[in-house]
Amino acid sequence: MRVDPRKYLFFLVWAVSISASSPALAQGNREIAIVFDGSSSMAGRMEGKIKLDIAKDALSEIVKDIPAGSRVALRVYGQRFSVDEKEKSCQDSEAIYPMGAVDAESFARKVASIRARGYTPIAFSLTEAVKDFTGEEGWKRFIILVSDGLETCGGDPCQVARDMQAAGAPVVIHGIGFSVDDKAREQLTCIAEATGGKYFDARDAGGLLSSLQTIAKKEREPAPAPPAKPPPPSPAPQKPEYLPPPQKTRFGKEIRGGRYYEDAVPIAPGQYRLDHDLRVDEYDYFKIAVKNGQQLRVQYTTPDEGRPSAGALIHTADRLSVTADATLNTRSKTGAVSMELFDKGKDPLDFYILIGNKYEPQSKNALIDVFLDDHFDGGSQGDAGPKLESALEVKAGEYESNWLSRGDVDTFKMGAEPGQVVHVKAMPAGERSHMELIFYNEDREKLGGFSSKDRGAAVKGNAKVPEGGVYFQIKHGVSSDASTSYRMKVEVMAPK
Ligand SMILES: [Ca+2]
Repeated sequence: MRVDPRKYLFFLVWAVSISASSPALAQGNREIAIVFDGSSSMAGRMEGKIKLDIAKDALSEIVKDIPAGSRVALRVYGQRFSVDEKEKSCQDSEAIYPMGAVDAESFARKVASIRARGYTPIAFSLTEAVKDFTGEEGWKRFIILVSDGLETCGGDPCQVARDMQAAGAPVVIHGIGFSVDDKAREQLTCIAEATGGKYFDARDAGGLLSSLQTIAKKEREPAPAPPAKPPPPSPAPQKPEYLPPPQKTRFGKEIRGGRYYEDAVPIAPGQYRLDHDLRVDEYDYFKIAVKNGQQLRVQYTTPDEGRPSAGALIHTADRLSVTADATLNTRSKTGAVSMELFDKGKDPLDFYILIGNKYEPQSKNALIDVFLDDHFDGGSQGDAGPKLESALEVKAGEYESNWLSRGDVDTFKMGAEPGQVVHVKAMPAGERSHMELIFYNEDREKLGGFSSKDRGAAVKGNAKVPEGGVYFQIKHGVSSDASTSYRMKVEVMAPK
C-alpha cells in the first residue's frame, strides 16, 4: 500500500496552525524547531515503507506550507553514531538547518541527508533545541518533536519539558508518535501536555486524518477579530515576550516604604505589594524589630505578567547588608532572603527591609511576604546563647522545639542537686545534622563531651552534677552547620 506522505505533512502543519488559533498567538511570528528522530528504529517499516522515508517525505513537503514569516530549524538526534557507541549517540543532537526563513531546496537537501542509526536522546535534544531559538522579542516558540519511541538515554524528557516552562521561557511542544507503543505514547503526551501542546498519534492514520481534516478546516477559518485593546504602557525593550500565563488574582496589601533609612516605614509580618513601580536600583525602605531567636524571612514573587524582576535585601540597623544581593528575573517565581538572630541578648534589634533590585525595573505587582518565625530554645522566648553566664535555665522535662541556627551554640543550666546525674538527649530535625553535647561546671571546666554517632542521629550523654551546678551546651558538629530545630529531653536521676 502506498503511503501518502501528505497525511503526515497534514498533522505537522496542523500542529502549528492549532497553536495559531489561540488568541494569544493571533499576532506575531513563529519560530518552529523541528526535532527529528534519527534513531536506529526509524529504519524499521510502517505500512510497508521505511519509517524514515515516510517522515522525510512529509518533512520535505511541510516547508511549502509553513506560514509566511515563520522561521524554522531542523534538529536531528541519533543519526551520527551507531548503537555500538551509546555514549556518543546519547549526546548526538545536531541542528542541521539553523533557525531562519526556509529555503525549500536547501531544506530538502538537509532532510535527504538524514540517517537512522543510534539511540533516542529526547531529553538532551529538547534541552539543545531551546538553543535553536533566536530569543528575539515578539516571536512565539514551538518545538515539533517527531519520535518513533521512548527516550533511550536515561533522560526524563517530560521533566525537561516541565522545567522549560518553569524557567519562564515557555515553548509549546507538539509531540508526534510514529507507530509508537503505549509507553512512548505516554511519554510524548506528557511532554506535549506539560507545555500546553498536543500529542499526535500517527498509527491510526485513517481516523486521524479525518478528524484532523475537520479541525484543520475549522482552524483555517478566519478567527473573529479580537476586541480593540489600548496599547500597553511603554514597555522597555528587554527580555522576549513569551506567552502570558493565565492571570491570577492579586493578593497583598498595598504599601509604600520610605525613600531611605531615615524614613523607613515600620512593617509587620504579612503579605504586601508596593503601590508603585520601582526604577533600576531604587528601593522602598521598611523596618522591623526582630527578637533574639527569631528568623526574619522576606519572600518576593515576580508577577505573572509585565516586568519579571523582583528582589529584596535585609540590612542591619548599622546599614550593613545581612543578605547577599538576591533578585529574580523570571515570571511567577519566588525567591527569599532571610536571617536568624541569635546570641544577641534580650532586646529586639531593628532591621531594614529593602524592596527592589539593582538590575531591572520592578513592577508594583511583585508580591512581598514578610515572615517572622520563632526559633526559640527550651520553652523560652529567646535563644539560649553561647555563654555560661547567660545560660538558659531548664528543668527536667521534654522541650519540643529548640533551634540551632547556622553558627549557633545553645547553653543551658540545669537545676539539680550535686551528686545527681543529668541525662540529656537532643534529636535534630535535620537529617544531615551532626550535633555535639558538652557538659561544664561553673568554672567552665569540661565534664564530658558527646557527639551524635551518625548524621541525623540524636546526641545523648550524661554527667554527675558538681558543686555549683551543671551546664551543658548543644552545638553543631564538625562540618554540619545548617540551621535545624531539635527536640530535647532532660532527665535527673539519683546516683547509682
Ligand atoms: Ca538556639
